Amino acid sequence: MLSSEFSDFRNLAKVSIVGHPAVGKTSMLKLLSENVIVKRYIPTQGFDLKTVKFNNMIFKLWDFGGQKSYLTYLDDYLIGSDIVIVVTDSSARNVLKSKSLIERIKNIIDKECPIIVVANKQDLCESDGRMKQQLVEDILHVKTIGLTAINPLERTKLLETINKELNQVLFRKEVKK
Ligand SMILES: Nc1nc2c(ncn2[C@@H]2O[C@H](COP(=O)(O)OP(=O)(O)OP(=O)(O)O)[C@@H](O)[C@H]2O)c(=O)[nH]1
Ligand SMILES: [Mg+2]
Repeated sequence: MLSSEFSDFRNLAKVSIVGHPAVGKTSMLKLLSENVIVKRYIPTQGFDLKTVKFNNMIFKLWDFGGQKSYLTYLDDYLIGSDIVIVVTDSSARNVLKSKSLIERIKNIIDKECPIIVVANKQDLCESDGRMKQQLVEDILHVKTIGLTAINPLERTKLLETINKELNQVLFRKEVKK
């Protein structure tokens, strides 16, 4: 049973996390939901779902497996999303692949549903030539947050950003009523 504080469905949001394989979607999910760091890569089969309470909100976090066979079902997965988070590993190749994924997502979701990009693996910018957050944003033309999903110190910042975006979505929905 949910407490009365959370019984209002307006506070419940579907957060869809998508992206190509091994970019760090499940790492981000575990960071947000359990504050656990993922070291080993175990490809997600289908999807994983976790619930996180933060401030006034309940986030339903859907982590969709990035392998081709799962991305085929993107249209079905994304139905009813309040926000879509596209994760990239910030390598040049993956950022370009994410660009076409974003174009596809735009054709699936409602106009009111924002897309934000997470430029993950920012810890590898110096050592491995990954793109910094600003460069990823300049290429993709979508609001982009830099992240290192294996750093527990980044959890709160990420939760706050998602919370802020969702409050704007819910506010716009209320205004339209
Ligand atoms: N260096 C570094 N490694 C990371 C980071 N985030 C995730 N990883 C590593 O990247 C690998 C893949 O992470 P996952 O989170 O399982 O990838 P995924 O996007 O869920 O992959 P699929 O389930 O196949 O779609 C793991 O070995 C993680 O430890 C990061 O910010 N920096
Ligand atoms: Mg995964």
